[in-house]
Amino acid sequence: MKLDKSNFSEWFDTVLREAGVFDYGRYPVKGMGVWPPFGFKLRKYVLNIIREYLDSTGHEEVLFPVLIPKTLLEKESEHIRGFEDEVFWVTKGGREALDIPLALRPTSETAISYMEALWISSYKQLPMKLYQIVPVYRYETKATRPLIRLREVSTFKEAHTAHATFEDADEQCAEAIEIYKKIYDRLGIPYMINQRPSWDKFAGALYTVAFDTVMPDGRVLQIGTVHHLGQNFSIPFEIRFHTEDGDKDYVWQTSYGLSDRVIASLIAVHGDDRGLVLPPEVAPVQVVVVPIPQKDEEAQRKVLEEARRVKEALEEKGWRAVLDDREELTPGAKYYEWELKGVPFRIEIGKKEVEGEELTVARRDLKRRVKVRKEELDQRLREMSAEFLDNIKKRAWDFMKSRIKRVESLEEAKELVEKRYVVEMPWCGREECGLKVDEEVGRVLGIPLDSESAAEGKRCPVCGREAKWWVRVAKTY
Ligand code: A5A
Ligand code: ZN
Repeated sequence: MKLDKSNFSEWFDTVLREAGVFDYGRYPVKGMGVWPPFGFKLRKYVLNIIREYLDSTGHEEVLFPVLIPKTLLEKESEHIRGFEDEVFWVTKGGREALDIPLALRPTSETAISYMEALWISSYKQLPMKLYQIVPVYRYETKATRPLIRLREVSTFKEAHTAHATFEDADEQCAEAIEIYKKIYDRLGIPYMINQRPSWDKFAGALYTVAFDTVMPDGRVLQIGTVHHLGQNFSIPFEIRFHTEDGDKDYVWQTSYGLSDRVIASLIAVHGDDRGLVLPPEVAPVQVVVVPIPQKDEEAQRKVLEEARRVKEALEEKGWRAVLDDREELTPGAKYYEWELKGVPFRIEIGKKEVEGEELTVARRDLKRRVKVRKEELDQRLREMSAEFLDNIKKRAWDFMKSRIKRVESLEEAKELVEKRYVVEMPWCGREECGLKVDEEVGRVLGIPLDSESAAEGKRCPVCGREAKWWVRVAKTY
């Protein structure tokens, strides 16, 4: 098997399967895949980070049913209009047709709003900040891709919050954005933060802020979204509460979501021609210890003994370590396999390591070996883990930044988007021009919230009027 990241699509599918991250395309339902043990562990460590930031900011985890009655799903008209072509329906129980068809949730605003109407009665209960990590189902009609566009989105984190005022919900969106930044930073995933144009916001939202990253082929992937829902759901669902000054009002809501795309982008942005490159914190195996075979029997015994000692010492300090003492494989074959799986550190134990005071550690991010004193191994691995993340994070950010270019004419915009760049171009802010750009240039990602967005003194290249904003445009997944 040869890996070549410059052919990203093939690289991605091959790495997922060969490294044991996600078995896709073989299970007999389109758009649905299997998490085998290695991938499941990676997913678990990523979810630990997501849970950590949500839990520590007052979010509480809940679990709602997967089925939503048609009548509930239809209550908010924009919402159902946005999702109706994507819903999987359960229409029979055994042989009987159901009275009311049940939807496999495409997302849970309606299910959660229904229960919030029963739960919430007073401002004292607000804000209410809930989240769940569950599979959701979307009958996607665009080409399905492993982890990127699934029909069973098996790792869907959806947060749903309720507030007393518009401003509180607005601030919650800001908090959600901060939380997502921290999550991506911990994983070294670079991101743009874009306020989606009105015609591309979430179905039922007042506004949508998206996190976008650039994949190795230059196409943009939306990796998370934050929505201010206003009272769009709370009015039809009648989520009313007593305000502090004795009035009654409907709550103000937000929702924000992440999916398997976090793991997809983690793999895509850091991987190389040898396979996965995983930040130590989420690597299912952090250190692999490989004994170098010895001709002399006594020497072989000592090497194995030392290898075992090192592995156990690492485990004692909390490292996820593996001793690869398989006799049927050469060290080279083992290196190849563990590199494919993105193991950050490899320790090779030979005669020198048995006799001396030093160990040899090979780093997956640098393709380089370093000497470490035995008694400093734990400490040095800790330091190198931090360096490792900084290193791959910087590489990924440098790449993304190199793919974003400012232009002022439609011709330049078209040319660069065709070459898979993200362009920033001036925009008058009118939908008419935005839709024209969407059609002729590429997908309008929206106004950047992570850099200067006012385009003073510039002209909208579509209509020639004075520009208000810089707007980002790209080819997307
Ligand atoms: N309830 C809100 C949070 C919601 O559903 N928002 S969303 O529709 O934008 O989805 C949240 C995130 O899930 C998206 O930003 C995208 O990163 C991811 N996502 C959406 N559809 C997906 C699919 N078919 N496969 C994988 N990820 C998907
Ligand atoms: Zn214009």
